[in-house]
Amino acid sequence: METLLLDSNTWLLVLTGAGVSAESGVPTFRGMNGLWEDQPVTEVASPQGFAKDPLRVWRFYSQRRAGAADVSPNPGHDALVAWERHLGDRFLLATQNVDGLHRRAGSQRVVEMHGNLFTSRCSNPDCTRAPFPDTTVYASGTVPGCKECGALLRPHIVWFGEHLDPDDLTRIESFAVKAVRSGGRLVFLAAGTSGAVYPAAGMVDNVRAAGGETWLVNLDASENASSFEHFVQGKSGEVLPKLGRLV
Ligand code: BV8
Repeated sequence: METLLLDSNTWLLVLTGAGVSAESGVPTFRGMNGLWEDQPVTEVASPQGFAKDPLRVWRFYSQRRAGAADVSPNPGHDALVAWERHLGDRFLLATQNVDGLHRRAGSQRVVEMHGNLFTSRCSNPDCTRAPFPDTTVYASGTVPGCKECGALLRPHIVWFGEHLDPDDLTRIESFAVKAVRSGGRLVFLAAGTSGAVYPAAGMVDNVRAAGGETWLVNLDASENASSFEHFVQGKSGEVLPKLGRLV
């Protein structure tokens, strides 16, 4: 297997998807055929889905909270922690995963682009209550209400059709700009993602346009696999610990 040199000239931007958590037993979106309770996830995980049936949306997220609370990080998560410790501020991890496993593994330089399963917020945009940690697995048939204004609570997750936090996108973009400006070697590695959802799936194109090197680690060829210069096929928990050559 080819190896990825991680030296003092390398700036590494990593994007992870559900395939990295799959090694911990967390089902992927593809693995569920993109469905949940026979509904497309893109409908359940959307403002329209929440407006239409908040009970069903909370069943979806409560089930995933319960599932994610019982799993542990895997060697793929651990490898990314080791790379961060080696590269310092020349490392940034953008994750599409909402399960919190990267932080539990010890990753600190993490951008949770699609939010976090264990955070809730008030669904009323005019409410002053900030997003707050919430590990509660709400019993089926209950939808939690905001103590401040009485509106429904919602998971602090970026749903389909919702904008990502501009600060998150700026942090990712600034990292790549800083790498290029420093004259360093910009490397983008995507692991365990189907490359189907934007804007995350477009990151590879942005890095290539900036002259960066692109790597894909995935169980099978993702939708945007042809955009990557390097493709290492396999399980992230097996590939990542062997891929990085830290010098
Ligand atoms: C946006 C949180 C601007 C939810 C997620 C029409 C109307 C509105 C928007 C759109 C539209 N058409 C397109 C869009 C844009 C849309 C989009 O891209 N849609 C897709 C379906 C075409 N994007 C958005 O809506 C984004 N916002 O664009 O805002 C805007 C606003 C309004 C109008 C227009 C534009 C917001 C997207 C965020 C959605 N939220 N997650 C939750 O988790 O509940 S997305 C969710 O699915 C994930 O976070 C991830 O991003 C995505 C795909 O999941 P993956 O992580 O890739 O997992 P998947 O299962 O798909 O693949 C796993 C891969 O791993 C596979 O390739 C498999 O082979 C591999 N694998 C499996 N096991 C292993 C492995 N690899 C290695 N090892 C293993 N062991």
